[in-house]
Amino acid sequence: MTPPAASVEASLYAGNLLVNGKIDSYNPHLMTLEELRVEIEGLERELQERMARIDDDASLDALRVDFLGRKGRISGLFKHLGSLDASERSEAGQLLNTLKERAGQEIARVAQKASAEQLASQLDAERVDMSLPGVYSTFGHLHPMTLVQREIESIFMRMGFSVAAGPEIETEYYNFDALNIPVEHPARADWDTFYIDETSLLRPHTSPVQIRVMETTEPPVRIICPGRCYRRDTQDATHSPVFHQIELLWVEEGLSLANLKYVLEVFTHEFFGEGYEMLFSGDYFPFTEPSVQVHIKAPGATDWLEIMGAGMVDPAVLEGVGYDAEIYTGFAFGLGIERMAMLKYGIDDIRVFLTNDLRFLRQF
Ligand code: FA5
Repeated sequence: MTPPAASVEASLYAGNLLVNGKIDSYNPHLMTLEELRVEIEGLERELQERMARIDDDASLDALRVDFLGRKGRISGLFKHLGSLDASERSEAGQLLNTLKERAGQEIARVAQKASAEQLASQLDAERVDMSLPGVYSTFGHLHPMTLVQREIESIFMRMGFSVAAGPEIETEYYNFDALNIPVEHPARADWDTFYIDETSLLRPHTSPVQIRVMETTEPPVRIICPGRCYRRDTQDATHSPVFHQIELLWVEEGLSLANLKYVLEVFTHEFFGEGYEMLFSGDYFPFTEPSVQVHIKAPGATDWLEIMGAGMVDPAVLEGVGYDAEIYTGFAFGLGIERMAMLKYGIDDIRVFLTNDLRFLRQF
């Protein structure tokens, strides 16, 4: 609102300014050009002094606000222009603009210097000495057991077998009853192992997977099943309480022991190469009839190593899963994977597979 003329006069007399027709009470008194000049020189000196003492971002910022802020001291001086004669106003304006420009340049220069120094000290602190040796991290690789298991799987898959899986915690039914090992059968004691509760146990062999597959599949069946097994066996150079087997099952019309022998010969040849000998000896398993043990001897070795139990699937087992045993015959085996790896790589102690000694593992 435009004030009445009389009060404008009184206000101007009191040292205030009339800005855009309104009274601005910011200035305590009117300044002459001379006084303004003295003020500007004083501000310039102060600027130099304070610039010399700037030692951090905060003090530089405070200086910027004090001199160049919207309500800062240079802005304050600009307000006196209105009270000067028109003839003096342009000179005073120039002086003020020069002061403002110089203050801006000085502050920018110091700010730039500070950030350059900061960058330099950061670069210094984070300097990388390219001449130091690097930090090496080696690539891991598959465990020899996994390598051997995959190799065995691939040989049988090329022969037309597919890979099946079953649980490691197995029921007594699949582990014993369905495999023709009733409660009172002495063979049950051989495989009585770590029980989880009254009826479930850690499987001591992969044979229960045979039953699980046959229950859900019509013949012909041609599967292998790799997996971990558990037994109460005392640890020695060829026995471990935790070990791996690969189960094989082939059920079809017209299969005989000769087919089993042929499959094993092809497999042994593919897996070991030339020079390994294979020996069949009679054995007993409640779920195969006849049953055999298969032993392998490495070239130049004197000892045979038993690698698997095998045989023709007992007709009672086939009937148990609903197959007509008059039509179908089959054979199966359970192969110890550690024993295969030991033979192939000349390892004389099964315990090395579990001790995680890198000097051993890095050889594969
Ligand atoms: C069985 O486990 C039968 N289920 C195999 C079978 C399957 C027979 C199908 C007939 C038809 P056996 O207990 O012999 O059989 O074990 C088979 C192989 O597992 C052994 O030849 C051996 O290579 C391996 N094996 C057994 N116990 C251990 C152990 N404690 N540590 C390392 N390997 C073992």
